[in-house]
Amino acid sequence: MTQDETLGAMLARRGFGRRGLLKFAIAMTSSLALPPSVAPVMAANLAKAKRRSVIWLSFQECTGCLETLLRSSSPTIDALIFDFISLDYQESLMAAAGAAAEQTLREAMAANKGEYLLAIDGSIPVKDGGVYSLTGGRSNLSMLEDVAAEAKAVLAIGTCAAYGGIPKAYPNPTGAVGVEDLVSNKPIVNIPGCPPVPEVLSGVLVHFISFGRLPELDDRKRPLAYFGTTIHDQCYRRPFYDQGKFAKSFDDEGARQGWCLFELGCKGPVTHNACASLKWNGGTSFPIEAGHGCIGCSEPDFWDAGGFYTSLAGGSATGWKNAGIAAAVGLAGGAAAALSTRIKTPLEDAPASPPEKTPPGKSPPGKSPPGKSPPGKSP
Ligand code: FSX
Repeated sequence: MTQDETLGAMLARRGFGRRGLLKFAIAMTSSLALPPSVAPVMAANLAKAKRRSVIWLSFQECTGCLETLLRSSSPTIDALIFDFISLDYQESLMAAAGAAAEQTLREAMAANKGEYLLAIDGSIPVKDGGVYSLTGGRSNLSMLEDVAAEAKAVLAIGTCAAYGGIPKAYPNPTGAVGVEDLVSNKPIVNIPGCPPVPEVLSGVLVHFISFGRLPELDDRKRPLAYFGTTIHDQCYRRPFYDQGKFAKSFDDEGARQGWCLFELGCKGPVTHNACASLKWNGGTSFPIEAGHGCIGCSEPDFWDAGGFYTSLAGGSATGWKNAGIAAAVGLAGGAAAALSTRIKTPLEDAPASPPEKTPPGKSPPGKSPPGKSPPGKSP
């Protein structure tokens, strides 16, 4: 496919007709929570679209975000790279290295000035002039300022890029921050998660290619279609929560029966993401379905907000905002959904109280992950 060929022409050349494109658009509009009537418009726009240049910079991260994108199933990363976007610069995937890679970046920026999408994964260290993460001798901070200046929009992929993530965790030795702390004059979409759900990125890209703009965002710049509800709202174990049936340990009879993991520290009630609906690995499963509570990895400061195995009802053990509201969702299903969508941020004070339907019993002891120090304490 050449840069000038439309997607419609390319797909027709491959025997992928209008009906197939419409089917794809129907699936994507559903994923993006758009009205079904939008699907024909999306299909028509995609048919006329040309590939959009994407420049991807990786900063302070573990490469988990790229790994998860490589496993995107709808559409596949191959389709994204070769059919819908032109991934012009990505250090881990591109063949070029050193000076040739730097030249590739400059050429991609010049050829697509003001039109390329800038994807960022990883946080940006700003302490001591940003010396803690360099590429080709340039700080992440310098690269971000330079490349963002000519971008159409910026995608902050993963919790690190969105909010600082694990590199920002106490004591944050590098002064790590997220993209929105540094970029103020460009549209930004945050796609948090450590790592993020790959199909969310696919949906954002397809929306941008189809309509030339980002999808509707919430007040944290997250795509509303994927982050408008909590894990708890969508969780298949929710009926057990509403019935007051809680596993007390990971191997008790309740756990075997699939009961709610709230008392084992699940952060689903305060975590906004699409894990429970889209799931992972092509819709196979997600952590709660595999028997482990949600750790809240798509929320700001999740690493410092409280032990992964400490119940939200545990009061002193958690810094999650509105834990009291989260706990109160046991009151009733409808009210629960309304309340839980108001939960936004960890690390703000809120009274914690046990869910009303929690049977008497001891919550599991708080336990921090190895090597983790709570805020305000030395490691
Ligand atoms: Fe962070 Fe991503 Fe977690 Fe890792 O690029 S969101 S540590 S999965 O790799 O940045």
